[in-house]
Amino acid sequence: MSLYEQISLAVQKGEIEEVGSLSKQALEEGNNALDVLNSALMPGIEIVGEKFGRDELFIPEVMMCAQALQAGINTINPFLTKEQSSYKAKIVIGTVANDVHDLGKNLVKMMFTANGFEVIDMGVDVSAEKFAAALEEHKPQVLGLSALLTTTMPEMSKTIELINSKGLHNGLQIMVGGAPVTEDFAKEIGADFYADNAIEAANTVKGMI
Ligand code: B12
Repeated sequence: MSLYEQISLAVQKGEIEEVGSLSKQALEEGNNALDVLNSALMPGIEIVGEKFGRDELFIPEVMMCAQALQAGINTINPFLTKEQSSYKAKIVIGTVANDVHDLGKNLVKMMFTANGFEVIDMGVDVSAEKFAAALEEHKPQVLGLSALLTTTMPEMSKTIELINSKGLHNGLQIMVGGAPVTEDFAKEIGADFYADNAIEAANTVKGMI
């Protein structure tokens, strides 16, 4: 089995330490950090998702897999090429209300930080009111909203409606993402941008600054 296959399998088995040490080994062997992410870690969690959807895995096991993925992400983080802070932008990011998925949001945050942006992470299960208060307090140029459940996607719409009603959308770009979110949905709810993944998210913000 190749090293990447071993990493993917270790994510699927929720072997936290193994994922960390194998990811480190992959980097030491000269593999690119983003390649380890996209070709080893992400395929692992994709398979976990499929098995979860078929009731072959249950929440406690998926939690272990998520922690294993996070261990891999933490390992590769210092190896991502850090750009000088030539881009000046403050970004508030969080996962919407009733949604506790944060791995994707954390990855987006990591790519923003790697590109020199200042990021204020609101965490998970963030209500529309809390997002609005954070905008008033931090006055960022960009707001990133994450949702992983079809049932929490409407929270994005609710958050944007509140932001609009408080007049906070002026000079603010709202970006949405997460596995069930689409470009059409983003347009429909009045978001300014949609990005499919963390790299695209960072490139989109670079483009808008
Ligand atoms: C790990 C996981 C969990 C973990 C979360 C742990 C954590 N700390 O995040 C736990 C076990 C807690 C969990 C719980 C639940 N989960 Co869950 N989970 C997953 C799983 C397997 C992986 C998600 C993940 O982390 N992917 C890896 C990350 C890196 O990818 P990502 O999040 O998509 O992010 C990328 C992009 O979407 C994008 N992106 C993400 N956010 C943002 C934000 C912005 C601004 C931008 C621009 C881009 C962007 O960039 C990211 C990186 O490139 C998925 C299946 C899947 N394959 O998606 C199911 C999945 C999302 N869960 C699902 C469900 C049903 C649940 C539960 C309701 C189960 C239950 N019965 O209780 C609960 C809900 C809890 C809650 N209230 O939130 C369903 C959702 C179905 C649906 N369509 O609504 C899925 C699809 C599984 C399935 N096949 O059925 N889950």
